Amino acid sequence: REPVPANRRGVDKTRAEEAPVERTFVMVKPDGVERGLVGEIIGRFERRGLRIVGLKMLTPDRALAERHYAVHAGKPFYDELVEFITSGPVVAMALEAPDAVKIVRQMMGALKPLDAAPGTIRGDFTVDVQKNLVHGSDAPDTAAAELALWFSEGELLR
Ligand code: IDP
Ligand code: MG
Repeated sequence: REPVPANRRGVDKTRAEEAPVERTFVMVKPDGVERGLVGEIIGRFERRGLRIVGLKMLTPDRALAERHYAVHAGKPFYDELVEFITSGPVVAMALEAPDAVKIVRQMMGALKPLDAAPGTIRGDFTVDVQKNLVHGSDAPDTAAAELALWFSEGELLR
């Protein structure tokens, strides 16, 4: 029998409705690295029980940033956003859990600073709509696309 990981002990396996395990793409943005919040942010996800299945640090080049934020191309904040995300090192990671996409989005907090609830990463550490510390995929299909964009298969745990 497989040993039960510490963060899964006590989970009631008789419950049939448990969500399927999924993977999501998460990034600590340049402001998070600059401010020394990498450990704080990764630690929150780790303590919650998400499993880190990929992790690396890099400074995204323009091509990567433009592909990552392609959905926002043409919006008023787009040029500055690409400028910002390429301005320094980021920490890119793949996190795994049942309902990982939605759980990460909840833990990140809302985009508008006033809507980012205390207790969330944005709600606890930023008042800036652009320099908001963290990115998380917004749906399972974007998660798959972003993971494929940022990681090669060999960089992710099986
Ligand atoms: P999300 O990060 O919560 O998914 P999106 O709407 O996908 O929010 O926007 C992507 C990123 O673009 C945001 O995290 C933020 O850094 C930046 N951004 C979004 N809207 C604005 C804005 O109105 N002004 C400046 N930057 C923005
Ligand atoms: Mg988004």
